[in-house]
Amino acid sequence: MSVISLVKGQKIDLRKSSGEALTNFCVGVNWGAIETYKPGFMGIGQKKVIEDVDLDLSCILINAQGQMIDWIYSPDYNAYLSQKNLPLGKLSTNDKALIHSGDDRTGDIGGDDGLDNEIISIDLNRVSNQVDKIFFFLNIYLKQGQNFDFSHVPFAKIRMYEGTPKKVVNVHSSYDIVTNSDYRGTRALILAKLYRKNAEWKFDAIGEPTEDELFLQTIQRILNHFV
Ligand SMILES: [Ca+2]
Ligand SMILES: [Ca+2]
Repeated sequence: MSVISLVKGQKIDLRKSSGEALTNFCVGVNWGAIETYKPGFMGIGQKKVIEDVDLDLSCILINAQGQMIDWIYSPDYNAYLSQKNLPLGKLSTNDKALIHSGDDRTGDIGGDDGLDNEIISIDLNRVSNQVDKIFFFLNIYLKQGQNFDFSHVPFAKIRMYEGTPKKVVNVHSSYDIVTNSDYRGTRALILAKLYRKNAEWKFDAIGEPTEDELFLQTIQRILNHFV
């Protein structure tokens, strides 16, 4: 099957080349740490400086009434979330239909390793029948002292593929973030939605960049404008 290069707003069929429904697949993001060279001690030679890039892939699950009923986002924020009485982060949905591979906080060091750094595996047959839509989104988590956006990241790609987090069998579609000039100056991206229509699952690439600094803002934006 040829790989579909997604464009903003594109609707794609969740079908294999055989025509069968695609129900088990992964959404993965592959990205690199920022590597720069600075003058060495006393201006002699060059020193390689590696800056960690912590992207976070998350999703929220929405019912037919437009309410968020489940989610996947990093448990790293739980101290803050519990202080604010907000739902705590977790890496799988309650129905276990969507499972996150775990937080990657650095990105690839030494170039693209060809593997996705954060992956959500999806089994549509297991999704609770209360769920009507699933939104995927990506945020940059800046550590103290960091200040960069998608345009500074050497590469960042999203793809949808058949296989497991450890084995890519067939890439269905892919999406290149860094080369898209719309994403300059932005740190969050509403990626795509999966939704039910006529008892079938559909997939739309949204590709909407936002200036959100925290994933909670992105969730609010999805609930306000995309549900
Ligand atoms: Ca991360
Ligand atoms: Ca990688």
